[in-house]
Amino acid sequence: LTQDELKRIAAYKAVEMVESGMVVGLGTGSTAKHAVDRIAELLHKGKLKKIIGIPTSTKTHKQALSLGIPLSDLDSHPVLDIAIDGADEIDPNLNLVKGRGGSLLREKMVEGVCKKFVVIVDESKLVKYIGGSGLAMPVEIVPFCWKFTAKRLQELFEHAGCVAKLRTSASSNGMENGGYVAKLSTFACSNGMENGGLPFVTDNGNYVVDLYFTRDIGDLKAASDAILRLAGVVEHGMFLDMATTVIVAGDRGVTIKNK
Ligand code: DER
Repeated sequence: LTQDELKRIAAYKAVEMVESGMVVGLGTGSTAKHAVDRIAELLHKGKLKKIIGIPTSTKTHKQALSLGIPLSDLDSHPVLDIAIDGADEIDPNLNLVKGRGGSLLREKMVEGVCKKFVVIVDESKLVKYIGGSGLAMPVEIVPFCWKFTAKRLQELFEHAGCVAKLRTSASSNGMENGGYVAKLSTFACSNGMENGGLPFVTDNGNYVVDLYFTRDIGDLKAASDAILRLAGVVEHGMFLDMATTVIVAGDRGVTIKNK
């Protein structure tokens, strides 16, 4: 089975947990895309009725609109019945890294107020510890003096061998090694980019600094608190103690883990 087929299997399994009349958080990314497609399909077949979707990005908003899923927002629905979304990493305690698609703020706002948060992944997302994939752990920051903030983030995690890179539109999902490594010598609060390439800008008009680790971060709650204490930080991509159900699709079948 291809990775995308596994993603679809996990997504369809999660949609079985959606009941008529529910307010549903619609995730962002290639796995959540399948869940949004499936919800629309069941709505049009009459198998699901009166669903209200709360999108977690402009991208998902557009997809859901084009599929005819009725949409609303957190102002009208401050509590959701369920949210379904993908993840970039999942550790054994069901802590997540999310945000390599750049939607972490709206995802965390929506997925933080739902009764059930169902995470759908293919087995490649399972890691021993957060940051263990060696890929990006995204942090959404304000553009003002981004180098200053990137440097402070990098210094916070010196013990974990952290390198902070501003995400550019060229490396927009934090996966490539593109982006700008914050020059730790000189800092002028210009928002320009010395090495060319434009900063990736989130739906909320902010920048993303991707943190790369070569060692275990350690206490994740302490790490989360330390990141959020930095004044230039908006939110980070560690979703700690938020998932209630994780659906993992692998070549040997689907496993469902409940918190
Ligand atoms: O960027 C995000 O938060 C996405 O949900 C990400 O965590 C999963 O994206 P994928 O389903 O395309 O792998």
